[in-house]
Amino acid sequence: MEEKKARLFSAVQPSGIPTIANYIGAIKNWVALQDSYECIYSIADLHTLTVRQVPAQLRQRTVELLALYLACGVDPNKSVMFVQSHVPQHAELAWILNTITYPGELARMTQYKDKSQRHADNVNMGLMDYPVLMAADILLYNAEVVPVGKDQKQHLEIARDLAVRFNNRYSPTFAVPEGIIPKVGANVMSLQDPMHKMSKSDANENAFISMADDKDTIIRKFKRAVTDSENSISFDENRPGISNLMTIYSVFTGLSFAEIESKFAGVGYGQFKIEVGEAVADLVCKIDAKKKEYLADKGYLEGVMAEGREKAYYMASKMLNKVYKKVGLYIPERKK
Ligand code: AQP
Repeated sequence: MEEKKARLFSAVQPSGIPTIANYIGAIKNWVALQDSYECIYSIADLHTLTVRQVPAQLRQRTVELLALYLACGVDPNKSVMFVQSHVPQHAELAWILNTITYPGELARMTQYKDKSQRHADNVNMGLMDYPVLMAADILLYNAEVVPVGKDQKQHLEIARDLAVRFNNRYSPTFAVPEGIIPKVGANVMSLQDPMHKMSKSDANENAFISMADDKDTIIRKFKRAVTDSENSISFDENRPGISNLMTIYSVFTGLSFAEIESKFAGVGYGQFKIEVGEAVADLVCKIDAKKKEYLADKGYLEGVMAEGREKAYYMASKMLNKVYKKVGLYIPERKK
C-alpha cells in the first residue's frame, strides 16, 4: 500500500509581479516537493488587501500568478492550486484564531513594523492581523510542512503557537506545522540595498528582478547592483552585496560557492555581474514565455482555478466544521 504523504501548504501574494526572490525562496522549491508531499498552493489575494491595491490590477495579477505557478512547473495533476478568496473558510478560521491571539504578539512582528513604516498612511487592522490569516491558511488544511523564505519564519512561529494554544484550550485539532527553509536563497537581498530583503513591492525597480523582466533589463539591473570596493568574488557575510549575487548565481547554475570562487578567481565584479544576469535571464525568460502561453488560454486557467477551489473547499469546510463544533458554535444538522 502506498504510504500517506504529509500535507504541505504554501502561498504567494499577488501583490506585484513575483521576483526571483519569491521564485528562489518559494516557488522553485514547490516544484521539487510535489512528488514527496500532498501539496496545496494558494494565491493569497486576501493577504494582498492589507496594502492598498488598484482593484483591476489585483484581479489581473491573480490570474498572472496562477499562470506563473504553472509555467514554473507546479502541476495541477499533482498539487492543488487555488485562489484564497474562493475558499471563505480562510477568513472564517482567521476570526476564530483571532479570539485566541494577543495584540502584543502581532505588534512585535518585523513585517508589521516594516510595512507600517512603508505604508504609514494605511496602517490597518488587516496588516497587523496578517499572521493570523496566514495561520488560518496553514491550519485549515492540517498542513504539516510549510516551505517559506526566512522572512516568513516569524509568522510561521505564530501559526505553530496558535495551533498549540487551540489544541490545549479545546482538544487536539491541528497539526503543528514545520517550516522548510531553503539552505541557499532563503533570504535574497535587494540589489540596491543588500541589507534589506528583495521585495516585489519595492518602489525602486532596480532593487529587484521581476519574473517578467526581459534579458536586457535583467542584465542592466545586475550591472547596477550595489557591491563594495574589494572587487574579489568570494562569499563573506560582511560583504552582503557580492554574497547576495553569489547566492543568486549559485541557485540559477547549481554551482557551489567554492566552485563559483574558483571559476571567477581574478575576474572583476563587472564581468561577474554580467554572467549572473545571463544565467538568471536564461531561465526567467523561458518561464515568462511559458507564462504568456498559459495566459492566452483563460479557459484553461479558470478550469485549474475551479478544480483547485473545489478540492480546497472540501478540505477546508471539513476542518472548519470541526473547529466550530469544538469552540461551541451551533451547527445545524443539514450543514454537518
Ligand atoms: N527576499 C526573499 N528571499 C527569499 N524568499 C522570499 N520570499 C519573499 N521574499 C523573499 C518568499 O516568497 C514567498 C511569497 O511571499 P509573499 O508574496 O507571500 O509575501 P512576502 O514574503 O511579503 O514577499 P514580498 O516579495 O516581500 O512581497 P511584498 O513586497 O508584497 O511584501 C514566501 O514564502 C516568502 O518567504
